[in-house]
Amino acid sequence: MSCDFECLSCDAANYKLMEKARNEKIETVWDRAEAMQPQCGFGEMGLCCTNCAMGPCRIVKVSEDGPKKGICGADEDTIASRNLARSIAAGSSAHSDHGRDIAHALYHAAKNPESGYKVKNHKKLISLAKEWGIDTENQDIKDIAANVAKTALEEFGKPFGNLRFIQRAPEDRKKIWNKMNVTPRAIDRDIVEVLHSTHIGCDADYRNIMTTAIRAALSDGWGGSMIGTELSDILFGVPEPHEIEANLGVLKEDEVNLVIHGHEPTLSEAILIAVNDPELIELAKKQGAEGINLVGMCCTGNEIAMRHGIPMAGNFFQQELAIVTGAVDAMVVDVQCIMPALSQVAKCYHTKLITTSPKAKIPGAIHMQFNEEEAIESAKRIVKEAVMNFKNRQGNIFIPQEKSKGFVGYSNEAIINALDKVTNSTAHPSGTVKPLADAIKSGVLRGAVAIVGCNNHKVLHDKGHVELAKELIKNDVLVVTTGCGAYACIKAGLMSKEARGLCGKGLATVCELVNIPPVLHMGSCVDISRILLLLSELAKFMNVDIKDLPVAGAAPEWMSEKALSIGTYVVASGVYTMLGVAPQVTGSDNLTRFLTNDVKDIYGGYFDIESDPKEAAKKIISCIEEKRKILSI
Ligand code: CUV
Ligand code: SF4
Repeated sequence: MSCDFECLSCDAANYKLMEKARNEKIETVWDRAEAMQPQCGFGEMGLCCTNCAMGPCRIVKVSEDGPKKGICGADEDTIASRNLARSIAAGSSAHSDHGRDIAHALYHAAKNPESGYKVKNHKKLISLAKEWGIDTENQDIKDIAANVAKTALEEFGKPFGNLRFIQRAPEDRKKIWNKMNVTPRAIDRDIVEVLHSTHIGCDADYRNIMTTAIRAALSDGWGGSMIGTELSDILFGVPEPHEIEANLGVLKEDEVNLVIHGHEPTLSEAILIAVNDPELIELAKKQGAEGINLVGMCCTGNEIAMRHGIPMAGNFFQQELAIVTGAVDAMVVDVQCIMPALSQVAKCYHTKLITTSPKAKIPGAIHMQFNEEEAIESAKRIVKEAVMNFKNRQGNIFIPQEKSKGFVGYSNEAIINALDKVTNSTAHPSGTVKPLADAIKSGVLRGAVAIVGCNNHKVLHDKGHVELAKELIKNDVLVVTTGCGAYACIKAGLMSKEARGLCGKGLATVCELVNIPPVLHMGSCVDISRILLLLSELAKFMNVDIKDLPVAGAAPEWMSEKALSIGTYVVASGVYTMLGVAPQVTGSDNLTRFLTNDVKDIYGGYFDIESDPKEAAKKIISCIEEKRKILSI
């Protein structure tokens, strides 16, 4: 590596492990990123097309010479927009398939006692059933749950009409969507339409391709992701604030360490039940361990942290380093953001990498199918595998000391509750966003920004998230966060109550009064649907559209197709969105202008690109202040 570890990550927990990896000749994501340089210029600009076997075709942009059209005649706008649209569709499908799995799990909880799942939040179940016109009078709770699950599953492929959750958006937003013909219909249909229309010889108009892509993205945010979040809350409980520990220091030398990594709470919730099974704990003790230490990684870690206070071990770029500690007895994974490299790293230690989903097998890993029909039983088999591996640990163990404390679990319900407590319900009907609206209107809070998304070697690990969050809270902007951004913030201490010391006066006062940290953990990436709903409620309460609110989104270190889908539905929902890494579209001037400019006049939201967190903060704050001026607040 050509530089010190400090220029690769701003998380000190990683340095000694990076060194250990180097000494033990373990290759990590940073090594592979370096070996990949220079990265392909055509791909970087979105100008390589492999949509048919006449290709691959690439458009030469950097010089006068070279082809300006693909063999079929597709130009840079067509090629770049088709590539982007397909990525958005893939991201939308990942989130939505997650939502579908949760709906299936809810159905099993209702109909199949073997599954071991139980519906936890009856109140939220009944309220959703009512919203969807499902009969709740004199009905058995299990039948209501089954009907809600079935209705949710029908959202994926219903032949007519539009998605039900669209009704939750402000009227003005729905009008814009209808006018632009992007109102989502059925989730699978909207995703399929992107694949069809980007097939060779179909849609060649970049604006129309983006219309189809925006509809598929909205199908994610206001469809698949929202179904995932709402049904997870019903099945596993609405998140509440918990104080937890985060970073690789949560691994324990004397206990069986089981890292759960991936996305779907259907698996992690079952694993959580299994690690508390007295027989398995006894078995762990027989192996010489003090107990079983379950810790989370990436979004599935967010899910069980916010519902159960399970420690968050690390984000996307720490998955290999967790294994490099030598102390992980099993890393259990389901879907998404699991580096295939893990099986190579695991091979160098005693760690068992266990894949569980038929959708994600990795050569070199052990596959132990997780069945929702008998969730707890299959989880127990997986945990047993981890427990039995404890005795195989080798001598080369190093667990970093670094870990931070912070509060996680700010669902909308929890945020509204926290505000209610201090503002007292005599002043306003309880359970509304009025206190939040008041704080924004009075200017004590200048606005709110969601910092979300992944890690990417193009940005110094965690720095994009942490520096941006610090700048914003210093300027009285409340930060909410999900995904790997949430890990970065909690590791940096920004979710502790002490972080108030880093805030401007207004935000510090609010945090003091309401007893919240200045950076609120709202969950996993699918939980960005919570943010959509909060914005929607806020807009309705203030009698404006989402686009008028002094809020913004930021994805400083994004990398996944899911993040592209998120960014697109957030922009199409009216929110200014700052990206720290440029999407692969810059080869098309028209598409780039469309995303960073033209969409503003249509949807109110638009993309901006800035990799320097301080500069990004400046731009975000000036956007927030501009909105305040228009609202005369
Ligand atoms: Ni879904 S999508 S790296 S885990 S946030 Fe983390 Fe979050 Fe990006 Fe993946
Ligand atoms: Fe080339 Fe057109 Fe085929 Fe793409 S679709 S590979 S541009 S011929």
